[in-house]
Amino acid sequence: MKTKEQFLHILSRFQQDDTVVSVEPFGNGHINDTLKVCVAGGAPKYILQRINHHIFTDVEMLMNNICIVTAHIRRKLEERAEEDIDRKVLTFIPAKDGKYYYFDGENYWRLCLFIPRSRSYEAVTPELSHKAGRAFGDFQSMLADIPEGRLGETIPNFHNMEFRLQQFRDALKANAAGRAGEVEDLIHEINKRARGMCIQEDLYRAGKLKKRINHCDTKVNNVMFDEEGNVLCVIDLDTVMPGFVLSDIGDFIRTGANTGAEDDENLDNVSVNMETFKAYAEGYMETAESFITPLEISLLPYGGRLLTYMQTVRFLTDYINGDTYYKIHRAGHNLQRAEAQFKLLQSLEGHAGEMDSFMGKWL
Ligand code: ADP
Ligand code: GN1
Ligand code: MG
Repeated sequence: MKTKEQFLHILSRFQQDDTVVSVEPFGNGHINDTLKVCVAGGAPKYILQRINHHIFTDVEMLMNNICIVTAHIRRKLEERAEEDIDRKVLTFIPAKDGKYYYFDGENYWRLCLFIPRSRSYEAVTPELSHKAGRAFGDFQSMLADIPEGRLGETIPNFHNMEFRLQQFRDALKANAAGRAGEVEDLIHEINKRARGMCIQEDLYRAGKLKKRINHCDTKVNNVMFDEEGNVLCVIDLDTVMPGFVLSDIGDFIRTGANTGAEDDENLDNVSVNMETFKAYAEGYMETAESFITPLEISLLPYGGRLLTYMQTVRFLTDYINGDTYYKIHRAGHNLQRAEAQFKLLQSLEGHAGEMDSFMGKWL
């Protein structure tokens, strides 16, 4: 953790001249470090983030994507004659050299305006789920007309299941931490499902599915709400990139429609919350109907299974590699995460018929 003087120096490299009174850690992500910056008078004015450049290796592309996306959304909001636009889209502050990040020789930093009188939620209710569904569907629909090739993949193949399975197989082969032998049952369960989890890549090659711009991190805490509980905007735009549409329902089902925690040590707590799923699907379809195809609609419940399977594979891969990607908070954490995700997958599989028939009303 840096000293206040070091933070003040970083902040002085951006195009702002506020008197900073405090810089404090904020939020609880696994990847970047987020800090809240308060200025004279005590009000929060900025969010300062240290970008994890080991994961987002092309910071130039990352910030270019984010600038395109925020400018595009701002234009859409203006066309809709929305009020209070500054609270409905993130505003990034350039550094003194005009770039949207500052490199201090070791780390990359970016600064954006703190959205006044806003809050996010960590726990999902059906009402929040419906609102988040609307917000992410609207986000995708606003970005649907960004021309192909405009945005880069900030993490190449981020939600490509074939690629994630390849990384898993590479990890098994290297067995760097000597842990593969401990997790044979889970490896078997993953291998059993592998082919059936690559449907999107198959359909894409067959020309039946197109790529869209997705958020790719659709957790409820990436939606900001105002004091009356209305959605202001979607934040955390690092992973906004072209990919397959199922990402943005799938990751919400995985993170929001779980009766337990992502890393629950008690697997009995973990199962799908159907009310949350239904609320998200309703909200999402209200705003996504403008662009989504019948094939994509029919695959939305599969999206929940896919993203949960993908996360099982990613956590287990990291465990086998010796915990090199995700921050862990205890020994065996990545394995516990993988086991809890697999339990959720089994529950989603058990409810697949019910989820499919729920989607029937849009088909
Ligand atoms: P992480 O990668 O850590 O998830 P986020 O960008 O999602 O980073 O920020 C973490 C939390 O900080 C969010 O859940 C939200 O509560 C808060 N936050 C982020 N950006 C802003 C902002 N511009 N204004 C107000 N709060 C914000
Ligand atoms: C990471 O930073 P956070 O917690 O929102 C990860 C997601 C995973 C998630 C698992 C860039 O997201 O893909 O689903 O952890 N982000 C990246 O909790 O790898
Ligand atoms: Mg976040």
